[in-house]
Parts: sequence; structure tokens; C-alpha cells
Amino acid sequence: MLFNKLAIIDSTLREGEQSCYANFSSEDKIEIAKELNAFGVEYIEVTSPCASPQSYKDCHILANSGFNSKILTHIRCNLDDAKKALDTGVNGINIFMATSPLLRKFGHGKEINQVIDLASEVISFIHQQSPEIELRFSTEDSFRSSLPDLLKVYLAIAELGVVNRLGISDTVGVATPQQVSQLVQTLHQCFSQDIEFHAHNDTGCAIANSYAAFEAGATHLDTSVLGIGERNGITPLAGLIARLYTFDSEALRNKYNLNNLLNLHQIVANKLGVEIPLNHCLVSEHAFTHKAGVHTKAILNNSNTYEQISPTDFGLTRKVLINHKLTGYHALTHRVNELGLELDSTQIQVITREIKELAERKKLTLENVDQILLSYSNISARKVN
Ligand code: HCA
Ligand code: CU
Repeated sequence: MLFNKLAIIDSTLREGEQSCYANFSSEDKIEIAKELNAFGVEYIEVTSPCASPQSYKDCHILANSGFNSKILTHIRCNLDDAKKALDTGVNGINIFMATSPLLRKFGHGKEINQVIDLASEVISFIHQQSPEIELRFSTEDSFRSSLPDLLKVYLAIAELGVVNRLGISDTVGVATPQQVSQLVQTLHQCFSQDIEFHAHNDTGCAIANSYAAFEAGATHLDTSVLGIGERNGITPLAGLIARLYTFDSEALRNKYNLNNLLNLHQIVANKLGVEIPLNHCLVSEHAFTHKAGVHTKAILNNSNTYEQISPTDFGLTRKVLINHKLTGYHALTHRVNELGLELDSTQIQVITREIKELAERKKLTLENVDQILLSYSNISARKVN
């Protein structure tokens, strides 16, 4: 588990394009790529140039835009796709081919030996044409493939001596963190190549699985902004960042421009025509909102009590809600002080009860609460005079 070696391969512009919400124009792709580059992901994976004429043009433009993030494209394992990908000038090519019995039978129709032969031919061809290009080969549907089949394929690919990364893909999101950990460890022990992991989120385990892969020695993790992808998508970038933050926040701050995260998400959400989901890590509207009296009291005393992640590291601010029936004396005292009002503890206790009662009957706004506090403050000012 080496943080320095860790690289994020963001696939918003490849897997993300496979989301039912996505229909990115060339301008959209350039704007998103700029934001990903500004955030500092190490790699941006873009849709295959074979997908459509526009995809070819976009891949070419992005590959030649001079980003710090390396541009990868993602192709099927055949020579025609490889030739087109080479034409675009990308920094690297991610090749995939299914190894599970189901996808072999009902997908490409090849036996394991044929997979090995074809992959060897395609990989060797690309390397001959462009020895400096980064290459990755991934076994699609790794967790429904047999281990002997996987090892046979990885061994043959590794022996070519030209592939930088071996890819593991939980294509249908069935793996558990323990299974991911075991497979990554096995590859880590057997091969010297870097390991990339791609997690789908069908059972809600994508972030945990990606983190398990990292702990077990994977160096490259695939993400997309908001987790968009086929079906319900893959490991969300913000979720992975939150997970990594709790591992080493300082290293994370040095590696990525965390202040850019929200903007990146807003831009992508906007282009998808959706809101950032209400429970999304770090960037959802209330990811740093505290409500219940027990929480607000402690958080106002020391923010570490209920925040393992500091919003300020992401250029964000915490919110403390007081306009509801779960509010408490301490949170209201804090608001009294914020407003510069002079109210004693008995008065604040009375106000706390009043607000709780009122909130049982109707929805209160912060302005409603402020008005109540102000009216009490005016009453006590009049009494003093
Ligand atoms: C796909 C399949 C893929 C490939 C992942 C990889 C998957 O949609 O083309 O290349 O590692 O989930 O298996 O996204
Ligand atoms: Cu996928």
C-alpha cells in the first residue's frame, strides 16, 4: 500500500459516457477534462476512437491538449481498434477482454487460449508500433472467471514483457472487499507489473472494494465523477477521495487540488442534468451539516468530534442547523453569540423549548429562529432601559 505510487484513472469520459444520463459534446469533454486535470487525477480515460467519428476526433483533441493528466483510451482487444487508438496520439491504451465463461460464451465467443493468442498479438503489435505507449490488459468480469484461467491469461500477458499494468475488473459489482484483496495479493505476489482495479457498484461495495485493492497492493484505481457508468456505475471519485483522506490526509492534500472537487462535480452534474445526489461523499449539499443537539453541542466545542474529514481542506464550510425540533441549548447559544445578542441562559432555555414546540407544528427557517431570538433580545433590552 504505497500512497506515492497510487494513481487515479478517472473514467468519467469513458465509463461515464456509458451512463444513461451522459451525452457529452466535444466542448463538454474538453471542459470536464480541464477540471479533472486541475484536480490532478493522474490519468483521464476517454471513450474508444472506434465508438463513433466524433469519439475519434475528441480522443485526438484530448490526447493532444497538453494536460498533465495522461490520456488513455479504452479499446476492445483487436487490431483494428488498436490501429485507430494509435492514430490518436494517446499516452496509453487500456485493452480489455472478457475471461468469464458467461461473457466468453455470450460475448466474444472465444476460449481462453484464443483470448491469450489474440491479446498477445494485439499487445505486441501496439508495442512494435509505439514502444513508449503505456499498456494495460484487463480481464473483463474477473470475479466470475476461474482463478486458473485468470492466472493463465495474466502469465501469458506478463511474459510479453511490454505491459505496464494488469487490470482486474469487477464488471458486475459482485466482489466483496475480501475477494478483491485476495486476488490483488495473488497478482502482486506473482507479477512485477502494476495492478489496476475497476469496481462496479451494483451491490454498493465499489468504494470499499477499491480501497481493499489499494491496501492489497493495487497502484491504479478507476473512478468516475459521481460514480457514473453502466447501470448504477463505478467507484465515485469523491467517495474514493474521502476514503483515502482518512488514510493519509496530508499526502492527499499534497497529491490533489482538493479545492477543485466541488466545482468538478457541479460541472459534471450540470452536464448530466442532475443534482449532486443527496448522500454523496464530500460534495453533497449537506455532507458537512450537523443537526441534532448532541452533535451540534460537541461540534461547536471541537469540530473533530463529528468530523473526521475537515470541510476546509476541500474549500467547504460546515453548517450547523438550529431551525428544527432536535435543536439544543448550546447550538442556540452559539447563534445568539453570532448575532451579538444579550440573552441569559434562562432565556435561551425558554427559547429552546419554544423553538422545539414550534418546529413540531411547522417548518421553521433560520430567519424564523433569528426573529424569535431578536424579539427576546428586544424584550430584555426594554426591561433594562
Ligand atoms: C466495459 C467493461 C468494463 C471494462 C473495465 C476495464 C468493465 O464497459 O467496457 O477495462 O478494466 O466494467 O469490465 O468497464
Ligand atoms: Cu466498467
